[in-house]
Amino acid sequence: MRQQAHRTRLHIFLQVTFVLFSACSVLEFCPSTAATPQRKQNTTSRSKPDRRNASPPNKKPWWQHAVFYEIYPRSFKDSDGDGIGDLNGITSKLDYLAGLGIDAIWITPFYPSPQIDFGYDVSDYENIDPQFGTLADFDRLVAEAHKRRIKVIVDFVLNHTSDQHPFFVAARASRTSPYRDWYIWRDPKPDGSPPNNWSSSFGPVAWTLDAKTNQYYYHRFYSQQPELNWNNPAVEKRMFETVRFWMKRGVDGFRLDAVNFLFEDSQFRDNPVLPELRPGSTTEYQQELKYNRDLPEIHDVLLRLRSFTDAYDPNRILIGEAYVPQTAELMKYYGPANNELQLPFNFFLVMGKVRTNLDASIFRSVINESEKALQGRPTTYVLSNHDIPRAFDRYGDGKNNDQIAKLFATLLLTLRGSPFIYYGEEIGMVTTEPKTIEEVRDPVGKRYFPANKGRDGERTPMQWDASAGAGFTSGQPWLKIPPSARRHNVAIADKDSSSILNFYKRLIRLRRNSPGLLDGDYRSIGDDPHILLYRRRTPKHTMLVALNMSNQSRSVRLDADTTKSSNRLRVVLSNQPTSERKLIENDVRLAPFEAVIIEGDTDQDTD
Ligand SMILES: [Ca+2]
Ligand SMILES: [Ca+2]
Repeated sequence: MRQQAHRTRLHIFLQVTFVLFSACSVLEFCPSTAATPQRKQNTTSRSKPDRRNASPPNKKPWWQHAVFYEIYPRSFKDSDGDGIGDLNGITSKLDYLAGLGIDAIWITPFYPSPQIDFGYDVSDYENIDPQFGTLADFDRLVAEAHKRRIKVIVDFVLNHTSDQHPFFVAARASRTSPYRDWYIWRDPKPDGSPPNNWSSSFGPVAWTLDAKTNQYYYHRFYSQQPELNWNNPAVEKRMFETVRFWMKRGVDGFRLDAVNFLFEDSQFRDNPVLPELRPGSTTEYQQELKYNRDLPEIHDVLLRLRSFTDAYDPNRILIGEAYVPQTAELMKYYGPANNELQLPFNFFLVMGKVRTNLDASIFRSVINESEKALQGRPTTYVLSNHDIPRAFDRYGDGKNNDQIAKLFATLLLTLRGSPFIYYGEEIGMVTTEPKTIEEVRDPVGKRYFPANKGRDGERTPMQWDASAGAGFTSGQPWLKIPPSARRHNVAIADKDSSSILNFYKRLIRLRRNSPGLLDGDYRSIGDDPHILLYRRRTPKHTMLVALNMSNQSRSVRLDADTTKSSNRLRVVLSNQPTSERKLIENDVRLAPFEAVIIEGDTDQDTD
């Protein structure tokens, strides 16, 4: 996946992030908690009933109640000591994920690839890159995941292939190749320059001249990622066959990469040029992606793709990566009758001011706007992923980072929608950027260093223990192990009842057993500038969430409607020691950066 349209704009915020960044906090800010200490993890024999993926009473589809976990396979677990994570490594950690309470994993690309964009340049859609394993390893991963009731989502890179894919090799061989029209070719302008002004996400120009046939091919991303021509029905047919291939192997869904770039303007008109320079460049200006993003033809393909997966099995889902500027545009990806993507990613919490500002008013306004547009549709808010610096340090103040990480865990797991946890968020991993250009592995970082150091910082190896390889590898890791691994790792966190990890476990368990959090509607309460307060409610169950986004102790009053219509209000979870009373009359008292969840029974008569 890549930043797409917003890449350059997001980098402005990245720069802000760099300023805010402070060295990883290794201070322990939650030395004790009155919450029940976590039972020593035993992932294969849970004593509590496990409702993961069980059909809830109202028969909602599995994915609406699922907790997802994103795995960047290069960085999760290396099973053979070559310094690169692999499929067998993931399989070896499924018990850990089951213990955390995960219902589904999304694995970013592991297909054969020259690895120019670390797997998002696919040279064979129906195989496994040898550095990640074999098809047999994949089948074993799926079988072992399913044994633990963990669903498996794979990435589907449908907008472009690698330039080493046999289709493109054939396409560029001659203008009369049967595969020529599988890609997007245009003649040079009379002066030999590219056919229009479109820029690439990763460089100045989205066109590369094929000298042999004297035509340019289009690539929104790296030049090694030529774009497929989705106007050609043969492309769609072949790519849908790939979807069937993986469904037959048992995958439960697809995350569609860069899906809003499938089509281009038929006249290839120039995009409007914006006044802002691209970060890291003194000559390249940003563009409004008017003619190569979010074109209406995309929805015809998505309607057909959804029919295709539904006909195979309606439980297989489509998740879409579409960074769109407005909520109204996101709505289109659900389809006119909710018959396109089940889950277009909701990126509005990582765009604009909310991306780096720990500010209750801003969060309230972004979430409210989103909820208003969504009108109860399923959704998934995103706080971090392999293209976005980690929330831990985006919002951390350098002193209370662990506490703030728990606050954001509470937000992610109590908002309406299916949460996606990015690997390592649950142990407080910190964005750790390369210090020198020689250390940079992400090509975009090599190009625009140091203004843009690329995405290595959020892709560092998972921190399993305090050993030299962090339990990730016995060899030389492909990216350096962050210094924070010595204190923030699974082995230490597992033993500490007040760790971020154990807080996630308690939250996930609470969520799984809470009708209000699973199915309740969302209503924002009040307009406190420091405390984000909201209610999730079903006819029988109320959950209130209060998040103090400030470094001061504060209290907030519950509204009369909630207190009148909800019985037996009680605090069920806090990221602070709970020895003092949090709820006095209708006031919720909050310590600095405290997150509190209050449960109540809904009184139907007064509802
Ligand atoms: Ca390996
Ligand atoms: Ca395209």
